[in-house]
Amino acid sequence: MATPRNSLRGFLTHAKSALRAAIDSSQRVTFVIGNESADLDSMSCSILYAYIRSMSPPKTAFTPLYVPITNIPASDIQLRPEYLAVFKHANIESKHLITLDDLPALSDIESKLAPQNTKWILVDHNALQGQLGKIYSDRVVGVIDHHDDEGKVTQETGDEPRVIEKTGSCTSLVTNYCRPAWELLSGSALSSGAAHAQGDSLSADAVVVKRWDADIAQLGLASILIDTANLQDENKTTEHDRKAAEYLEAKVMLCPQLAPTFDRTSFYKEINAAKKDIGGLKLQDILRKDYKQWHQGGQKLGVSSVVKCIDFLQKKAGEEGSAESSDAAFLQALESFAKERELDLYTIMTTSTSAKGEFQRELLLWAFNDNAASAAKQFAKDSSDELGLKDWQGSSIADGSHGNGQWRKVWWQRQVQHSRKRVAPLLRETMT
Ligand SMILES: [Mn+2]
Repeated sequence: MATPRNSLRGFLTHAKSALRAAIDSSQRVTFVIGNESADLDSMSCSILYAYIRSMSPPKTAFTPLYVPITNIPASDIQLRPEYLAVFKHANIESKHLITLDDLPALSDIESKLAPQNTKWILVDHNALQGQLGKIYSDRVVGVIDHHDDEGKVTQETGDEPRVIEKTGSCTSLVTNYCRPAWELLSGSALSSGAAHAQGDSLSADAVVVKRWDADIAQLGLASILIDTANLQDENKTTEHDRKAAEYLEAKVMLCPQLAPTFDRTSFYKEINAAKKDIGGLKLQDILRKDYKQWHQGGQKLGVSSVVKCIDFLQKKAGEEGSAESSDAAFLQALESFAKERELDLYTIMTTSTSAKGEFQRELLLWAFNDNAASAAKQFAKDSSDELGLKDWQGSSIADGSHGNGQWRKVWWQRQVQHSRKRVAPLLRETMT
């Protein structure tokens, strides 16, 4: 049976307790999970898909309820100030989010959550990573994503989607996919509400449903706007993004409480400012807050995306560290981050705005052994043109060779349209 129409807050509360009950009594569960960087896009599109789908599940669904999982422990929510800014608009709080803490501990997850009792739909990635990937990859039955197809998800996905297309935001693909079902839901809810309406004014029921729609629409719209710079970044924005953003904005404008004051650009600015407000975080937290890693050719690559320049990170390291210079403190911090994760290659990609107001990117690449160093040098050679890699005139952190087979380099990445979505596959190609 479909989940009754509900607010986002009500849906998440219900899904969280239903998940607990399913684990306790070995019942089936269908998960919708975003990627391990758990950026705004991953969080919002897993929730949007699960919300709409649970209220209109296909007849053959494994379970009628779809549980959205944000791929981080609950304690990591505080590393994402942009979440909190969006939650206010979506009328939910951190405690409503379903995270890895709501799953059994990884040490005994396989016995408490038997793979055959689960199905998984991936959003914003197309290969289940880490420990979950080892146990549940065979149980993945659908995907909506905007990264390069790693070919891991079966072609035959039945009633679940297999949509992998280039867009600014995965939330755009999810919105467009869910739109027909959402329309039916809103239409039926509004007309049943309208049955009680007097004259032309909206019934109380209809107003409530419009508010619920607007809450979830703002959750989705925030991600699309962040991923496309308010639809202004021509390199990222696609027709899918424009169409989805227009649809979601219209949902907000249908809400009588919000329509008079809602302005898309101020909404974008508010969320974007929250996202950049990372000055209060520790350096290690900044490095792990938007982090992904891959195994390839027997090597391990980690990539941190950071919304501030390297200079900011060095100063931060200097304030926190005990080393004699901020350069040394910065390198120590990076090395311990990489060691903790047993990385062969570690990359930091920064985004920032220059004094002249131009969007800019830096790329730091550190190889920790001979094999990794040859991959890194190959990458530098092969990708220099495509990424527009130019020498970075910073400090001593940017020199090439070191003892112990290590190699390190920092560049300006002048072809700024290329995000981690492009850089990570280029790095992985060289790791053989
Ligand atoms: Mn994404």
